[in-house]
Amino acid sequence: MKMTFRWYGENDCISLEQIRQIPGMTGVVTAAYDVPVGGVWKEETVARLKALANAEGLEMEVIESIPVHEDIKMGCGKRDEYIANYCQNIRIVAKHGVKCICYNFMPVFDWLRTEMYHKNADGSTSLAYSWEDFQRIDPNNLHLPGWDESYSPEELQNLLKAYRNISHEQLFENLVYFLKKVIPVCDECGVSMAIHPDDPPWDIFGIPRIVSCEEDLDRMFAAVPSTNNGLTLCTGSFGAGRSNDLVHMAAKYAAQGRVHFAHLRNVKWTDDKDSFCEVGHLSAAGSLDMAAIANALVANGFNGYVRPDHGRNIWGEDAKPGYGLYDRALGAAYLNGLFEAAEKYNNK
Ligand code: DNO
Repeated sequence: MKMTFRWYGENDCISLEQIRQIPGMTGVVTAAYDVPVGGVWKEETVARLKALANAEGLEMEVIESIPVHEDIKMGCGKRDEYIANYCQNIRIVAKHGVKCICYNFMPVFDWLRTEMYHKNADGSTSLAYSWEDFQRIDPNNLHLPGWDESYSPEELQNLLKAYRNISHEQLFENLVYFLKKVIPVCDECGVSMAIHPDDPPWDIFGIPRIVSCEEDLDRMFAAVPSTNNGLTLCTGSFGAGRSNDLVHMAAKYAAQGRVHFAHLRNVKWTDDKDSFCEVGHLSAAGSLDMAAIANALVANGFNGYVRPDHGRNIWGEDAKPGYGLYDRALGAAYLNGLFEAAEKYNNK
């Protein structure tokens, strides 16, 4: 595996110099943030990001994300134009050495939490999702943290309304339509698409989500069989869904050669409904068996990119929630240990 770290480009308060000092770090996971969703990326931006990373001895082989325009997800408007732009972006990043693109197909919202600074017993804070708090949210008056603030309240309402008429089946067809156009470009350029699962892995506000469980993945891979149609195994996202067996999923999709990227973090289920809290990466801190997941990946030939996902805010750090330096660096060190042991004992 190759250990990587998410870096939000030159505006990130965490520097490449700090990232390179984390043991075992081989590269950054980043994106161009200067073109609106759906547009064609500027090649000079991609080249600059790569040059900056390389100057610190870090690779830039993973992009997270090239976002998918809502017209593509809804199958309307200018979807063909946006897909053509997407293909163009694949070619541009491939030209600069990128091997893997992480993206998602979640309507309107990316990850969703009800609390950004949940206070833990040890004084650290982390992201959390409370089933009870979620019930109190009025979808017509949304002020939830963590969302793309680029929509006006009116645009958001219109989008939500439009999605209420889209079924799971239609959304799935729109995903397949997209993949049938982009995967051949990936095959040609030697790039993998790694879809990020729904976070949390269930429908919200009555709008469909279709990348939440094994069954969803199986039909997506069956529809477009190239192994460049692959997965970001995000343990925290899938792991919030209690019926997802992460060890089994890691083994199964690694054996199929579809796990190109792994976001590794732990979550703790905090009630008997859907509530969960993000915790430190260690297995003992939460509900997932991180050692068994790392072992399942390695034992099944996983050879992709890993990054420590969301950390807590610790040691007084006040970083972008989930994306501070300290706890993610601790997470990387811990994950390096798990992989070292798994690789050593599986290759005996
Ligand atoms: C959250 C991230 C996601 C991810 C996108 C991929 O912390 O893992 O926002 O980047 O879903 O498109």
